[in-house]
Amino acid sequence: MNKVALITGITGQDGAYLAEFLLEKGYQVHGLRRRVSLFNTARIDDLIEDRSGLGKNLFLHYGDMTDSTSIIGLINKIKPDEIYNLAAMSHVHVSFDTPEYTANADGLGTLRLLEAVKLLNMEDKTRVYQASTSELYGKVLETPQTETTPFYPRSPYGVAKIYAYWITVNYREAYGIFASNGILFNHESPLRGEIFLTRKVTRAVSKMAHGLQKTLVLGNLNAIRDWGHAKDYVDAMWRILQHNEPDDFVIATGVPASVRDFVVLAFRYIGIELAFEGAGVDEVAKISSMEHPLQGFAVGDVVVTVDKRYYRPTEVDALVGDASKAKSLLGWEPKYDLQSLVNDMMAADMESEKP
Ligand code: NDP
Ligand code: GDR
Repeated sequence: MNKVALITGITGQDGAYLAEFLLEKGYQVHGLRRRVSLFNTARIDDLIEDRSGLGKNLFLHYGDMTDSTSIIGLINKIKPDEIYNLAAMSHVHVSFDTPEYTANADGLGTLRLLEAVKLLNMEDKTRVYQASTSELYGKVLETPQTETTPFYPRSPYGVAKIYAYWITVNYREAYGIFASNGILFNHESPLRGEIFLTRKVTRAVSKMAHGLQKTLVLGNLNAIRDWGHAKDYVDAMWRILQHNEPDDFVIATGVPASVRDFVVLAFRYIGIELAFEGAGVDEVAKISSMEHPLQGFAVGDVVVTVDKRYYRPTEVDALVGDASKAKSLLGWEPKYDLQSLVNDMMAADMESEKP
Protein backbone atom coordinates (compact mmCIF):
# COMPACT_ATOMS: atom_id res chain seq x y z
CA MET A 1 0.00 0.00 0.00
CA ASN A 2 1.27 3.46 -0.89
CA LYS A 3 1.74 5.84 1.99
CA VAL A 4 -0.76 8.69 2.12
CA ALA A 5 0.49 12.23 2.72
CA LEU A 6 -1.43 15.43 3.33
CA ILE A 7 0.32 18.70 2.44
CA THR A 8 -1.24 21.92 3.68
CA GLY A 9 0.10 24.85 1.64
CA ILE A 10 0.55 22.64 -1.44
CA THR A 11 0.16 25.64 -3.76
CA GLY A 12 3.17 27.42 -2.20
CA GLN A 13 6.87 27.15 -3.05
CA ASP A 14 7.67 24.28 -0.66
CA GLY A 15 4.34 22.55 -1.19
CA ALA A 16 5.01 22.27 -4.93
CA TYR A 17 8.50 20.80 -4.50
CA LEU A 18 7.39 18.49 -1.70
CA ALA A 19 4.39 17.20 -3.70
CA GLU A 20 6.66 16.23 -6.59
CA PHE A 21 9.23 14.71 -4.21
CA LEU A 22 6.61 12.53 -2.47
CA LEU A 23 4.87 11.52 -5.70
CA GLU A 24 8.23 10.36 -7.05
CA LYS A 25 8.58 8.21 -3.94
CA GLY A 26 5.23 6.57 -4.69
CA TYR A 27 3.10 8.40 -2.12
CA GLN A 28 -0.56 9.19 -2.65
CA VAL A 29 -0.50 12.97 -2.09
CA HIS A 30 -3.45 15.06 -0.93
CA GLY A 31 -3.21 18.82 -0.86
CA LEU A 32 -5.25 21.37 1.07
CA ARG A 33 -5.88 24.40 -1.12
CA ARG A 34 -7.88 27.48 -0.32
CA ARG A 35 -10.36 29.17 -2.54
CA VAL A 36 -9.00 32.42 -3.97
CA SER A 37 -10.40 34.69 -6.66
CA LEU A 38 -7.68 33.84 -9.20
CA PHE A 39 -6.08 30.47 -9.94
CA ASN A 40 -3.38 29.72 -7.36
CA THR A 41 -2.13 26.36 -8.69
CA ALA A 42 0.49 27.62 -11.17
CA ARG A 43 3.33 25.92 -9.25
CA ILE A 44 1.66 22.50 -9.42
CA ASP A 45 -0.14 22.72 -12.76
CA ASP A 46 2.40 20.34 -14.35
CA LEU A 47 1.46 17.75 -11.73
CA ILE A 48 -2.29 18.44 -11.96
CA GLU A 49 -2.19 18.13 -15.73
CA ASP A 50 -0.16 14.95 -15.26
CA ARG A 51 2.58 15.88 -17.73
CA SER A 52 5.03 13.50 -16.04
CA GLY A 53 2.69 10.66 -15.14
CA LEU A 54 2.92 11.52 -11.42
CA GLY A 55 -0.37 13.42 -11.24
CA LYS A 56 -2.69 10.42 -11.00
CA ASN A 57 -1.74 10.12 -7.32
CA LEU A 58 -2.37 13.78 -6.55
CA PHE A 59 -5.69 14.96 -5.06
CA LEU A 60 -6.63 18.53 -4.11
CA HIS A 61 -9.25 19.51 -1.53
CA TYR A 62 -10.65 22.90 -0.62
CA GLY A 63 -10.15 23.99 2.98
CA ASP A 64 -8.50 26.61 5.14
CA MET A 65 -6.25 26.59 8.19
CA THR A 66 -8.71 28.95 9.89
CA ASP A 67 -11.58 26.47 9.46
CA SER A 68 -11.45 23.50 11.87
CA THR A 69 -14.26 21.61 10.18
CA SER A 70 -12.48 21.50 6.83
CA ILE A 71 -9.30 20.20 8.50
CA ILE A 72 -11.02 17.55 10.63
CA GLY A 73 -13.21 16.43 7.72
CA LEU A 74 -10.26 16.06 5.37
CA ILE A 75 -8.03 14.17 7.81
CA ASN A 76 -10.93 11.86 8.66
CA LYS A 77 -11.58 11.21 4.98
CA ILE A 78 -8.03 10.48 3.78
CA LYS A 79 -6.46 9.09 7.00
CA PRO A 80 -2.94 10.31 6.20
CA ASP A 81 0.23 8.55 7.37
CA GLU A 82 2.10 11.84 7.19
CA ILE A 83 0.95 15.45 7.40
CA TYR A 84 3.23 18.28 6.29
CA ASN A 85 1.86 21.52 7.71
CA LEU A 86 3.28 24.12 5.32
CA ALA A 87 0.26 26.43 5.06
CA ALA A 88 0.91 29.87 6.49
CA MET A 89 0.72 33.57 5.93
CA SER A 90 4.47 33.43 5.37
CA HIS A 91 5.53 37.03 4.67
CA VAL A 92 7.24 38.61 7.66
CA HIS A 93 6.63 42.23 6.62
CA VAL A 94 2.96 41.63 5.75
CA SER A 95 2.43 40.03 9.18
CA PHE A 96 2.81 43.49 10.75
CA ASP A 97 -0.27 44.57 8.74
CA THR A 98 -2.29 41.38 9.41
CA PRO A 99 -1.16 40.25 12.87
CA GLU A 100 -4.45 38.73 13.98
CA TYR A 101 -4.97 36.75 10.79
CA THR A 102 -1.34 35.58 10.92
CA ALA A 103 -1.80 34.34 14.49
CA ASN A 104 -4.98 32.55 13.45
CA ALA A 105 -3.64 30.82 10.33
CA ASP A 106 -0.03 30.18 11.42
CA GLY A 107 -0.48 29.64 15.16
CA LEU A 108 -4.01 28.35 15.77
CA GLY A 109 -4.01 26.61 12.38
CA THR A 110 -1.31 24.28 13.69
CA LEU A 111 -3.34 23.63 16.84
CA ARG A 112 -6.42 22.80 14.72
CA LEU A 113 -4.44 20.26 12.77
CA LEU A 114 -2.88 18.57 15.80
CA GLU A 115 -6.22 18.58 17.59
CA ALA A 116 -7.83 16.91 14.57
CA VAL A 117 -5.28 14.07 14.77
CA LYS A 118 -6.07 13.68 18.47
CA LEU A 119 -9.89 13.94 18.11
CA LEU A 120 -9.85 11.31 15.37
CA ASN A 121 -7.71 8.98 17.56
CA MET A 122 -4.97 8.93 14.94
CA GLU A 123 -2.10 9.56 17.37
CA ASP A 124 -0.53 6.19 16.58
CA LYS A 125 -0.96 6.40 12.82
CA THR A 126 -0.25 9.94 11.68
CA ARG A 127 3.10 11.72 11.78
CA VAL A 128 3.06 15.53 11.67
CA TYR A 129 5.73 17.84 10.29
CA GLN A 130 5.49 21.48 11.40
CA ALA A 131 7.09 24.16 9.20
CA SER A 132 8.97 26.07 11.87
CA THR A 133 11.37 28.83 11.00
CA SER A 134 14.61 30.61 11.80
CA GLU A 135 12.40 33.66 12.45
CA LEU A 136 11.85 32.09 15.89
CA TYR A 137 15.39 33.23 16.78
CA GLY A 138 14.67 36.81 15.70
CA LYS A 139 16.90 38.97 17.85
CA VAL A 140 19.80 36.62 17.84
CA LEU A 141 21.21 35.58 21.22
CA GLU A 142 23.78 33.06 19.88
CA THR A 143 25.51 32.44 16.51
CA PRO A 144 25.21 30.09 14.72
CA GLN A 145 21.73 29.09 15.85
CA THR A 146 21.09 25.49 16.89
CA GLU A 147 18.14 23.54 18.29
CA THR A 148 19.04 24.83 21.77
CA THR A 149 19.45 28.54 20.96
CA PRO A 150 16.82 30.62 22.83
CA PHE A 151 14.00 32.13 20.76
CA TYR A 152 13.25 35.87 20.55
CA PRO A 153 10.82 36.46 17.64
CA ARG A 154 10.67 39.95 16.13
CA SER A 155 7.41 39.96 14.13
CA PRO A 156 3.78 38.87 14.45
CA TYR A 157 4.77 36.07 12.04
CA GLY A 158 7.59 34.92 14.31
CA VAL A 159 5.35 35.09 17.37
CA ALA A 160 2.59 33.08 15.64
CA LYS A 161 5.16 30.49 14.58
CA ILE A 162 6.51 30.21 18.12
CA TYR A 163 3.03 29.17 19.26
CA ALA A 164 2.98 26.58 16.47
CA TYR A 165 6.43 25.34 17.47
CA TRP A 166 5.51 24.82 21.12
CA ILE A 167 2.04 23.36 20.51
CA THR A 168 3.75 20.79 18.27
CA VAL A 169 6.19 19.92 21.08
CA ASN A 170 3.32 19.85 23.58
CA TYR A 171 1.10 17.48 21.56
CA ARG A 172 4.11 15.20 21.13
CA GLU A 173 4.77 15.13 24.88
CA ALA A 174 1.15 15.14 26.04
CA TYR A 175 -0.46 12.72 23.58
CA GLY A 176 2.46 10.79 22.07
CA ILE A 177 1.84 12.14 18.56
CA PHE A 178 4.84 11.78 16.25
CA ALA A 179 5.08 15.54 15.73
CA SER A 180 8.35 17.22 14.71
CA ASN A 181 9.52 20.74 13.97
CA GLY A 182 11.82 21.52 11.08
CA ILE A 183 13.43 24.86 11.97
CA LEU A 184 14.19 25.86 8.42
CA PHE A 185 16.33 28.83 7.50
CA ASN A 186 15.50 30.86 4.37
CA HIS A 187 15.17 28.73 1.28
CA GLU A 188 14.53 30.00 -2.18
CA SER A 189 14.04 28.77 -5.75
CA PRO A 190 12.60 29.79 -9.11
CA LEU A 191 9.19 29.09 -7.46
CA ARG A 192 9.78 31.58 -4.62
CA GLY A 193 6.99 34.12 -4.12
CA GLU A 194 7.67 37.32 -6.00
CA ILE A 195 7.69 39.68 -2.99
CA PHE A 196 10.42 37.86 -1.07
CA LEU A 197 13.86 39.44 -1.34
CA THR A 198 15.66 36.90 -3.54
CA ARG A 199 12.94 36.56 -6.14
CA LYS A 200 12.32 40.31 -6.21
CA VAL A 201 16.01 40.73 -7.02
CA THR A 202 16.32 37.97 -9.64
CA ARG A 203 13.17 39.13 -11.45
CA ALA A 204 14.26 42.78 -11.45
CA VAL A 205 17.80 42.01 -12.65
CA SER A 206 16.39 39.78 -15.42
CA LYS A 207 14.01 42.57 -16.48
CA MET A 208 16.97 44.99 -16.58
CA ALA A 209 18.89 42.55 -18.76
CA HIS A 210 15.93 42.57 -21.17
CA GLY A 211 15.71 46.40 -21.09
CA LEU A 212 12.38 46.37 -19.19
CA GLN A 213 13.39 48.00 -15.89
CA LYS A 214 15.87 50.72 -14.88
CA THR A 215 16.26 50.46 -11.11
CA LEU A 216 15.61 48.11 -8.23
CA VAL A 217 14.28 49.59 -4.98
CA LEU A 218 15.00 47.61 -1.80
CA GLY A 219 14.91 47.96 1.98
CA ASN A 220 17.58 46.94 4.48
CA LEU A 221 20.69 45.86 2.54
CA ASN A 222 22.60 44.94 5.70
CA ALA A 223 20.38 42.04 6.80
CA ILE A 224 22.22 38.72 6.84
CA ARG A 225 20.51 35.45 5.96
CA ASP A 226 21.45 31.82 5.43
CA TRP A 227 19.96 31.06 2.00
CA GLY A 228 19.48 27.49 0.76
CA HIS A 229 17.52 25.88 -2.08
CA ALA A 230 13.93 24.72 -1.46
CA LYS A 231 14.63 21.44 -3.29
CA ASP A 232 17.19 20.48 -0.64
CA TYR A 233 14.89 21.58 2.17
CA VAL A 234 11.84 19.47 1.21
CA ASP A 235 14.13 16.42 1.30
CA ALA A 236 14.96 17.40 4.90
CA MET A 237 11.23 17.63 5.77
CA TRP A 238 10.70 14.07 4.57
CA ARG A 239 13.77 12.78 6.43
CA ILE A 240 12.50 14.39 9.64
CA LEU A 241 9.31 12.30 9.44
CA GLN A 242 11.19 9.08 8.57
CA HIS A 243 13.42 9.38 11.66
CA ASN A 244 12.90 6.72 14.33
CA GLU A 245 11.57 9.26 16.84
CA PRO A 246 9.93 12.68 16.69
CA ASP A 247 12.37 15.52 17.26
CA ASP A 248 13.20 19.09 16.21
CA PHE A 249 15.89 19.90 13.64
CA VAL A 250 17.63 23.01 12.31
CA ILE A 251 17.96 22.91 8.51
CA ALA A 252 20.42 25.45 7.11
CA THR A 253 23.51 25.78 4.92
CA GLY A 254 25.61 27.42 7.65
CA VAL A 255 26.78 30.12 5.22
CA PRO A 256 25.83 33.74 5.98
CA ALA A 257 25.37 36.34 3.23
CA SER A 258 23.97 39.87 3.27
CA VAL A 259 21.18 41.22 1.09
CA ARG A 260 23.91 43.28 -0.59
CA ASP A 261 25.89 40.08 -1.34
CA PHE A 262 22.83 38.49 -2.96
CA VAL A 263 22.29 41.58 -5.12
CA VAL A 264 25.94 41.53 -6.23
CA LEU A 265 25.71 37.87 -7.31
CA ALA A 266 22.50 38.45 -9.28
CA PHE A 267 23.96 41.43 -11.20
CA ARG A 268 27.21 39.54 -11.79
CA TYR A 269 25.14 36.83 -13.52
CA ILE A 270 24.33 39.38 -16.26
CA GLY A 271 27.91 40.67 -16.39
CA ILE A 272 27.47 43.78 -14.24
CA GLU A 273 29.74 44.68 -11.30
CA LEU A 274 28.38 47.09 -8.68
CA ALA A 275 29.92 49.72 -6.43
CA PHE A 276 27.92 50.69 -3.31
CA GLU A 277 28.00 54.28 -2.00
CA GLY A 278 26.36 55.96 0.99
CA ALA A 279 24.54 54.36 3.89
CA GLY A 280 20.98 53.66 5.09
CA VAL A 281 18.27 55.19 2.91
CA ASP A 282 20.96 57.15 1.03
CA GLU A 283 22.81 54.05 -0.11
CA VAL A 284 22.89 53.36 -3.85
CA ALA A 285 24.58 50.82 -6.09
CA LYS A 286 26.14 52.08 -9.31
CA ILE A 287 27.45 50.10 -12.24
CA SER A 288 31.25 49.96 -11.86
CA SER A 289 31.91 47.78 -14.91
CA MET A 290 30.05 45.84 -17.58
CA GLU A 291 31.30 42.65 -19.21
CA HIS A 292 29.39 43.50 -22.39
CA PRO A 293 27.26 46.47 -23.44
CA LEU A 294 23.69 46.40 -22.15
CA GLN A 295 21.21 48.57 -23.98
CA GLY A 296 20.04 51.50 -21.86
CA PHE A 297 22.81 51.16 -19.24
CA ALA A 298 26.24 52.75 -18.82
CA VAL A 299 29.02 52.61 -16.24
CA GLY A 300 28.10 54.97 -13.39
CA ASP A 301 24.32 54.45 -13.65
CA VAL A 302 22.47 53.97 -10.36
CA VAL A 303 20.69 50.60 -10.51
CA VAL A 304 19.79 49.98 -6.85
CA THR A 305 18.28 52.45 -4.38
CA VAL A 306 16.88 52.10 -0.87
CA ASP A 307 13.41 53.08 0.31
CA LYS A 308 12.24 53.13 3.91
CA ARG A 309 8.89 51.61 2.96
CA TYR A 310 10.61 48.22 2.74
CA TYR A 311 12.03 48.53 6.27
CA ARG A 312 10.28 46.47 8.94
CA PRO A 313 9.17 47.94 12.30
CA THR A 314 11.53 45.43 13.92
CA GLU A 315 14.19 43.74 11.80
CA VAL A 316 15.94 40.40 12.18
CA ASP A 317 19.54 41.45 11.60
CA ALA A 318 21.45 38.22 11.11
CA LEU A 319 20.57 34.53 10.92
CA VAL A 320 22.89 31.61 10.27
CA GLY A 321 22.09 28.04 11.21
CA ASP A 322 24.07 25.03 12.37
CA ALA A 323 22.48 21.89 10.88
CA SER A 324 24.94 19.44 12.48
CA LYS A 325 22.15 17.50 14.19
CA ALA A 326 20.25 16.93 10.92
CA LYS A 327 23.47 15.99 9.17
CA SER A 328 24.43 13.36 11.74
CA LEU A 329 20.97 11.93 12.60
CA LEU A 330 19.19 12.28 9.24
CA GLY A 331 22.13 12.11 6.82
CA TRP A 332 20.91 15.37 5.30
CA GLU A 333 23.30 17.52 3.23
CA PRO A 334 22.39 20.46 0.98
CA LYS A 335 23.41 20.06 -2.68
CA TYR A 336 23.06 23.74 -3.61
CA ASP A 337 25.29 26.57 -2.39
CA LEU A 338 24.48 30.28 -2.71
CA GLN A 339 26.12 30.61 -6.14
CA SER A 340 24.22 27.64 -7.63
CA LEU A 341 20.99 28.93 -6.05
CA VAL A 342 21.48 32.35 -7.69
CA ASN A 343 22.35 30.67 -11.00
CA ASP A 344 19.17 28.54 -10.87
CA MET A 345 16.93 31.49 -10.05
CA MET A 346 18.55 33.84 -12.57
CA ALA A 347 18.41 31.25 -15.38
CA ALA A 348 14.68 30.73 -14.75
CA ASP A 349 13.84 34.44 -14.51
CA MET A 350 15.94 35.39 -17.56
CA GLU A 351 13.68 32.99 -19.45
CA SER A 352 10.35 33.94 -17.84
CA GLU A 353 10.95 37.71 -18.08
CA LYS A 354 11.83 37.59 -21.79
CA PRO A 355 9.69 40.15 -23.62
P1 NDP B 1 4.47 30.22 0.53
O1 NDP B 1 4.02 31.56 0.99
O2 NDP B 1 5.06 30.06 -0.82
O3 NDP B 1 3.23 29.19 0.61
C1 NDP B 1 2.30 29.25 1.69
C2 NDP B 1 1.18 28.28 1.39
O4 NDP B 1 0.22 28.37 2.46
C3 NDP B 1 0.40 28.57 0.10
O5 NDP B 1 0.00 27.35 -0.48
C4 NDP B 1 -0.81 29.33 0.62
O6 NDP B 1 -1.92 29.26 -0.25
C5 NDP B 1 -1.07 28.55 1.87
N1 NDP B 1 -1.92 29.26 2.84
C6 NDP B 1 -1.76 30.49 3.36
N2 NDP B 1 -2.73 30.79 4.24
C7 NDP B 1 -3.56 29.70 4.27
C8 NDP B 1 -4.74 29.39 4.96
N3 NDP B 1 -5.30 30.24 5.80
N4 NDP B 1 -5.31 28.18 4.74
C9 NDP B 1 -4.78 27.30 3.86
N5 NDP B 1 -3.64 27.55 3.17
C10 NDP B 1 -3.04 28.73 3.37
O7 NDP B 1 5.47 29.66 1.65
P2 NDP B 1 6.72 28.66 1.49
O8 NDP B 1 6.34 27.56 0.60
O9 NDP B 1 7.94 29.45 1.25
O10 NDP B 1 6.84 28.13 3.00
C11 NDP B 1 6.14 26.97 3.44
C12 NDP B 1 6.04 27.01 4.95
O11 NDP B 1 7.34 27.01 5.53
C13 NDP B 1 5.34 28.23 5.53
O12 NDP B 1 4.64 27.80 6.68
C14 NDP B 1 6.46 29.16 5.91
O13 NDP B 1 6.06 30.01 6.95
C15 NDP B 1 7.50 28.15 6.36
N6 NDP B 1 8.89 28.54 6.21
C16 NDP B 1 9.35 28.97 5.01
C17 NDP B 1 10.69 29.27 4.84
C18 NDP B 1 11.23 29.75 3.55
O14 NDP B 1 12.34 30.30 3.55
N7 NDP B 1 10.54 29.56 2.42
C19 NDP B 1 11.64 29.11 5.97
C20 NDP B 1 11.04 28.59 7.18
C21 NDP B 1 9.71 28.31 7.28
P3 NDP B 1 -2.09 30.28 -1.52
O15 NDP B 1 -1.26 29.70 -2.62
O16 NDP B 1 -3.54 30.24 -1.77
O17 NDP B 1 -1.58 31.62 -1.05
P1 GDR C 1 12.41 36.79 5.53
O1 GDR C 1 12.48 36.86 3.94
O2 GDR C 1 11.81 37.99 6.13
O3 GDR C 1 13.78 36.40 5.98
O4 GDR C 1 11.38 35.59 5.74
P2 GDR C 1 12.46 38.10 2.91
O5 GDR C 1 12.99 37.54 1.64
O6 GDR C 1 11.14 38.77 2.86
O7 GDR C 1 13.51 39.12 3.56
C1 GDR C 1 14.87 38.79 3.73
C2 GDR C 1 15.64 40.02 4.20
O8 GDR C 1 15.75 40.94 3.12
C3 GDR C 1 15.45 42.24 3.61
N1 GDR C 1 14.97 43.08 2.50
C4 GDR C 1 13.84 42.89 1.80
N2 GDR C 1 12.89 41.94 1.90
C5 GDR C 1 11.85 42.00 1.01
N3 GDR C 1 10.90 41.05 1.05
N4 GDR C 1 11.74 43.00 0.09
C6 GDR C 1 12.68 43.99 -0.02
O9 GDR C 1 12.56 44.88 -0.85
C7 GDR C 1 13.79 43.92 0.87
N5 GDR C 1 14.90 44.69 1.03
C8 GDR C 1 15.60 44.17 2.02
C9 GDR C 1 14.40 42.00 4.68
O10 GDR C 1 14.30 43.14 5.53
C10 GDR C 1 14.96 40.77 5.36
O11 GDR C 1 15.92 41.13 6.30
C11 GDR C 1 11.44 34.41 4.94
C12 GDR C 1 10.01 33.88 4.79
O12 GDR C 1 10.02 32.83 3.85
C13 GDR C 1 9.49 33.33 6.12
O13 GDR C 1 8.24 32.68 5.89
C14 GDR C 1 10.50 32.33 6.66
O14 GDR C 1 10.06 31.83 7.91
C15 GDR C 1 11.86 32.99 6.81
O15 GDR C 1 12.28 33.46 5.53
C16 GDR C 1 12.91 32.01 7.32
